[in-house]
Amino acid sequence: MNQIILHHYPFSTFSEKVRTALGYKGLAYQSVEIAGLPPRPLLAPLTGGYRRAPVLQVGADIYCDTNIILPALDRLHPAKPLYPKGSEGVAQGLGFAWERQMWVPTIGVLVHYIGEHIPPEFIKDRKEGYLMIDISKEAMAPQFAQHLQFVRGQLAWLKQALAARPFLFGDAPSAADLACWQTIFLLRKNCPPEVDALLGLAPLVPWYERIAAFGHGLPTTATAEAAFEAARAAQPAPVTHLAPNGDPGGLLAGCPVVVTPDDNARVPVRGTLVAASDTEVIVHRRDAQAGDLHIHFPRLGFDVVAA
Ligand SMILES: N[C@@H](CCC(=O)N[C@@H](CS)C(=O)NCC(=O)O)C(=O)O
Repeated sequence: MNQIILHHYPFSTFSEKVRTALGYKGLAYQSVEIAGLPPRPLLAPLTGGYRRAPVLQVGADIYCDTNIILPALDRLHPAKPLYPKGSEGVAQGLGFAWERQMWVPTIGVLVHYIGEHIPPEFIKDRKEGYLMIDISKEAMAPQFAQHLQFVRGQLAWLKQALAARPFLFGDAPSAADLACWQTIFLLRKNCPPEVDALLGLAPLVPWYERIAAFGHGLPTTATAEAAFEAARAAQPAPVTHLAPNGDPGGLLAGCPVVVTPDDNARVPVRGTLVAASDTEVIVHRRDAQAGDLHIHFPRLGFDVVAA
């Protein structure tokens, strides 16, 4: 089997979610460090332009978005599931909803503490190419009170849910735990310790530490060139887990499609539909240098339309 390659950067908290999933599963992988903002010249041809981090690669199969990366890890390495049996649907839905709603308010709390240290070129990139909002401390300050209320309101139910069990679904962690954990990680990792009191995090600390203890698995440093060569040398894996022509919107395999995130970093990825379901979509692209690629996206959070 082709090796797992993770394209990521250290301060990317969605990447931390995947690193921690790899840690929980105890998996070995090649770690390719990418820049914290574009250009990423050897990654963009593999993703067809999708610009967010992280990206997981297995040969010529490219997984964009943590909500397809974690299911792919479970499919390829079923031991220690991230979607524990019986809780798969809730783990998916809860993780998606939490991240979607918490991301901007969490950044609001982050910049309240450390906004003055964020370089102007980073703020410009996040405004023009990613979130389409100004995340400078001054621009976010008027909403700080609302962001804080929102984050505390979400944390309140998380605290209730975790009061009587080690993880959200019992004794084993799930993708939902990792989704909730990663936004808290962003704050605890970067803000001064006062953030714990501001957010009332104390009851969550044992759960937080249990997840942090999973570590990052077994990474080996690799170059972007080596990852690109791995894609070029491989062929996409045959798709056996999705029904042919199973697209709920009626798109047929072989038809040209455009896949675009529906929230931020809305760069369209063009290709030919390989297979789709209510939960995922796979697109074929042929890159002049990298050759044939299958690019995998979650369905929820992306618009898929005929080209
Ligand atoms: N829904 C995406 C969100 C990924 C995301 O927003 N990642 C951040 C980094 S933590 C990002 O891509 N920032 C802009 C960039 O790095 O280009 C996922 O689950 O992977």
